[in-house]
Amino acid sequence: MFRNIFAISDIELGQGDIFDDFKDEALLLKFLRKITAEPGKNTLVLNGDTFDFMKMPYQDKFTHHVTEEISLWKMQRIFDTYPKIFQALSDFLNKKANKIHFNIGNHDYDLLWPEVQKMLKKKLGNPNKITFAFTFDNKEVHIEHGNQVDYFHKMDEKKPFIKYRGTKLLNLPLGSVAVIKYFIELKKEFPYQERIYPRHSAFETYPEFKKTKQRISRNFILRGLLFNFIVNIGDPVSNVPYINLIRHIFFHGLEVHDEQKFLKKRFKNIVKLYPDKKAYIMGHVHLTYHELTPNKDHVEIVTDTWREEYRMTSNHEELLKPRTYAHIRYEDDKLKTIDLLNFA
Ligand SMILES: [Mn+2]
Repeated sequence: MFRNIFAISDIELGQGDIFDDFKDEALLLKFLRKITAEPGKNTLVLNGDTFDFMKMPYQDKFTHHVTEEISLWKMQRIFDTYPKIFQALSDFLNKKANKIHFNIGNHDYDLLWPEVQKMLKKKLGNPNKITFAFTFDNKEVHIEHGNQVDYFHKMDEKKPFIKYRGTKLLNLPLGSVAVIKYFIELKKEFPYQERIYPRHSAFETYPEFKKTKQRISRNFILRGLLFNFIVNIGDPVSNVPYINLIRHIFFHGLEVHDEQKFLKKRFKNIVKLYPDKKAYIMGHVHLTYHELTPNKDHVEIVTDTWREEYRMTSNHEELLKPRTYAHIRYEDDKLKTIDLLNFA
C-alpha cells in the first residue's frame, strides 16, 4: 500500500488584479492532476499563504480591520478568479482516500474564521477530508508555514480575534499591519520589481524601487513604530509589542531581508517544539533549502513560492524561479523517501 504526502506553499491566489502575484494557473493545474493520478492514500498539505487575503483590497480599499464578512467576500473573489484550481482540488479530494490539509500562513489568517472554513469546505466538497491548523504532524513529519517562528508575522494563537468597538476582528500581527497600512504602496507602484529576489539585487537594478522602499520604511518606523502609540490611539490591531520588538532587535538586529540567516535558528526552534521527526518542512521565505543535519537525524526543507517570482543572477539576468514541492513517500506504512523536487 502506497501513501504520499505532498506539500507546496506560498501559492498566494488573489483576485487577478495587480496585487495578485499568482500567474501560472496551467502549471498548478498540471501539478494537481499529477498528484490526483498518483495511486495510494495521498495527502496534500497546502503549507500556508495558499491565498493572498493580505494583499487583496476589499472593495478597492485596504484595511487592517478584517471582519469575517470581509474575509468571506475575499474568499468568494478568489473562487471566482480561479474556478479551475478549486475544481482540481475538488477532483483530488474525490479520490477515496485523499485528504487536503491547510496550514495557515500570514497571508491567509482569514482562514481562521469558522465561516470561511465552512465556505471553502463547501466549495471543495468532502468536508470531512479537509482540515485547517497552524501545523501538520504525523510521527515522522512536521510541516508548518514558518510564520509562527517569524517574529514580525507571528499570530497570537491563543488570541486570534479581538473585539474593537463591538466588532470582532482578526488580531493581525505587526507584519500584516505594516504591509496593509504602509508597504502595500510599494507593491502598487512596483508590482513587478517586488517579485524579484534577492531584494538587494532588485534595489541595485531599480533605484526608484529602492528609494520608494526607503521612504515607506522611514514612514513606517516613524508612524508605525516610534509614534504608533500617538498615531493609532486606541486601535488594538495596530498595537506594537514594544518589549518584544526591542528584544528582537537586540538579538537579531534590524536585518529583515536576509531570510537565509534566520532559517537555521527557526528550524532549531521548531525541532525543540516538535522533537524526533525525520523531516521538518517550511515555506514562507520564498527560497529553496534542503539540508541534512550534521548528525543525519533529520532533514530540513523549505519549499519555494508558486507565485510568479524572479531570481536575479549576478549578471542582472532575471530568471523565473522554479516551482518546488516536498514529497514524502510511504510503502506499507514505512517511510521510504523525503524529497524536495522541482515541478515543470
Ligand atoms: Mn508567508
